Amino acid sequence: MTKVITYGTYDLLHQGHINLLRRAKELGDYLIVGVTSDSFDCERGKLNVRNNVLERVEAVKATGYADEVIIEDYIGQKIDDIQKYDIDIFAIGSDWIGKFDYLNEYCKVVYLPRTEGISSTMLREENQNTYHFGIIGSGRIANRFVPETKVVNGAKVVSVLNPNIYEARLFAKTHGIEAYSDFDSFIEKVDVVYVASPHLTHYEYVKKALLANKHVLCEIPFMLSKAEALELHGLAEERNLVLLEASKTAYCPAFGHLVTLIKSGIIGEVVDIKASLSKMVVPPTRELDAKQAGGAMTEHAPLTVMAIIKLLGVDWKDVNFHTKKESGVDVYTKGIINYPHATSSFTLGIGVKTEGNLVISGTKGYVYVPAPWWLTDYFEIRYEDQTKNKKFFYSYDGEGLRYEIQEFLSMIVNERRSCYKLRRRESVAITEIIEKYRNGENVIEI
Ligand code: C2G
Repeated sequence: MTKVITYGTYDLLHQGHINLLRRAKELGDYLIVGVTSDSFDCERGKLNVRNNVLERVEAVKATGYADEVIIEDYIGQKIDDIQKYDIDIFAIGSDWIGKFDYLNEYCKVVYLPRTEGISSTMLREENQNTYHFGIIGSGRIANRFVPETKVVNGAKVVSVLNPNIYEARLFAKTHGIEAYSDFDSFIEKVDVVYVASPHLTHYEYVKKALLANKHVLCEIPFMLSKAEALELHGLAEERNLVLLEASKTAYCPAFGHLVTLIKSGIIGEVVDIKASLSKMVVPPTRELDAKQAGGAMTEHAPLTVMAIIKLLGVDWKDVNFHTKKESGVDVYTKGIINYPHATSSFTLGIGVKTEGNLVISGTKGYVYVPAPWWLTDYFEIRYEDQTKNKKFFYSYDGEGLRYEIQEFLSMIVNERRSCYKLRRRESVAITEIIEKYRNGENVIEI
């Protein structure tokens, strides 16, 4: 029996893919098709894939040519697969000519004619709605956001809103977009909204944007009270709109894989998490302004608590805080979140410096993510027996905002209203912890 293997993303499956699969099948008796996982595509720079891996696998199965479908998840897997499945022929489209000659050492490599005039890229562009982003706020993060949209297909920033028209114009000039100081004129011209305004204005802007039927990506801290977070997630659901918390770490490839590995038991049962994030700030700055809800908690809890909640869940038992305040603002806060079978802590500083790493301890081993863990591109799994230790490397491109932008657009295009990378209930739970601190519940000043 001649066994053939081929690989691809097979996004928006088209005639070119079907021809390729048919030709590959004709080369032998048994065809294995490797479909790239979403994270592998992200890893190799394909950020614009429209269908998720399950949809793509289903589409390949529906062609009837594949005898077996497998998932391709890492560089080098082709060599492993060829040996594992005892493959005779590796087939791939002629657009890859020469690129897979190194596989000749393991089996025969055949480049099949590529179908001209059709591609996933073309289909994406044809069906592509370009989503016109309006940005609310023109601060540091908004400045970093615009260049990141340029690497995500379908995203285009067209305008900025700031009640201070001079600031809006300055930002608009830098990025070649329109400036507005009036919400109604701004909202009319955009399809989707990115809220990157001062913390205390998030609720009002998100609500107004949802009421104007726009999908919203909202910066952290998402909301400052559980009731607000629940209300706005409810409003988005009622109106069939996407509302996503821009918790950038939650959407980046390495963090996603870290969560999956831990959930699959690689370090046993998780017993303790320690997450730290400290970034010193220099006055005058809004981070040190109590009137603008400044402080280490509002600045840094969204990402650190997110990591804890993603791994230990939303059903904590109790939460308490130790905090050092200056002029009404916490420059350092340590929080402890206890669960029935685990504990966790986070240390956050804007006026106190500490090591910003993430350590997840389990009954079989622990995960160490070095500082700055929130820009995760590398982590280690460590065991008592050091020979079993494993290091994992990923790409974390640019400012890392491209992953949340891609997720946001993918939710809109595929009509997903909930995102497994950050569930609505998780977003609400993060907000609740920030609210407890702000309300002074179980807070001890040091
Ligand atoms: N293809 C084709 N004709 C087209 C478009 C694609 O024959 N008009 C072929 C490609 O050459 C490839 C397969 O269809 O063999 C899947 O293409 P993609 O979905 O674009 O996947 P690709 O990025 O080429 O995956 O490990 C992944 C593989 O290395 C390549």
